[in-house]
Amino acid sequence: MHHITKINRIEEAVQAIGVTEQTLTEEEKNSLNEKGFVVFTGMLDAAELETLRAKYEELMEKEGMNAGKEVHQEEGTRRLSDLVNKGECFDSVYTNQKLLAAVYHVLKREFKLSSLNARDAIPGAGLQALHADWGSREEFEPFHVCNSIWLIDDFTPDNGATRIVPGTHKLAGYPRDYGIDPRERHPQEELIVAPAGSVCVINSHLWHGGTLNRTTKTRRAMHAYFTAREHQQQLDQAAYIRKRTYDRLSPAARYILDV
Ligand SMILES: O=C(O)CCC(=O)C(=O)O
Repeated sequence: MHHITKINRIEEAVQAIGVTEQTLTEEEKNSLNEKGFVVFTGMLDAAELETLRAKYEELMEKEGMNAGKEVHQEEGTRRLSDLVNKGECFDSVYTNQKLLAAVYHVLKREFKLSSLNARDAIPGAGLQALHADWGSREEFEPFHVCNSIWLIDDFTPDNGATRIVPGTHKLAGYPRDYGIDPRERHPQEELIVAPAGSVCVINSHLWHGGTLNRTTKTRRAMHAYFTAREHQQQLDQAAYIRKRTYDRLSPAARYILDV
């Protein structure tokens, strides 16, 4: 039973989910402000990881060549899209307290889920150009998008862990405006190396990208991607929402999806 029937503001939605001023530590807020990302460890326990891994493979098997199509397919990777509608196990991902506190901290205004996807770098592939999940932004323009990477497998120095260039979320323009080759290693880049169950929230104006998986095992992750509410979603959640998903969601979750 949900006590509140209708939510009209993002502040009400995140409060209903339990987010407070204390949900993030000062250190976590500073990391988002200055470096443009923060890593939370221990966000998924062993049982949740097992469920998510099994679901991931079940969906890959079921969707085959179509996997990822609702949003994006990418050579050298396996991708899934529209996870909101593909299992109850995903409900707690995009409604997680720490995640929503971090997204609100970055965007500082009304927001909604843009998409909930998954991506793994298959052995021998996965290198992406350094990119921001948004086009060119002026230096003092507000931030528009915030992403989160949910590690379903450990991210190691060799298995295609995401790279980020700290502080670049503050830069105007595109990576190419700074005279770099976005496919090459950047002198200031850092790899997100963390155990499965960790979540890296990135202000996704930050330059980032997948790296080459040099191991023989795949590297799976989910991306819960958010946008300021005035923009279009990467996946039109209202168009895709299934009745059985809608019916089980809280008013706060529906508000976050904008359905
Ligand atoms: O999965 C990753 O390591 C990052 C993926 C990414 O940045 C993207 O697909 O745009």
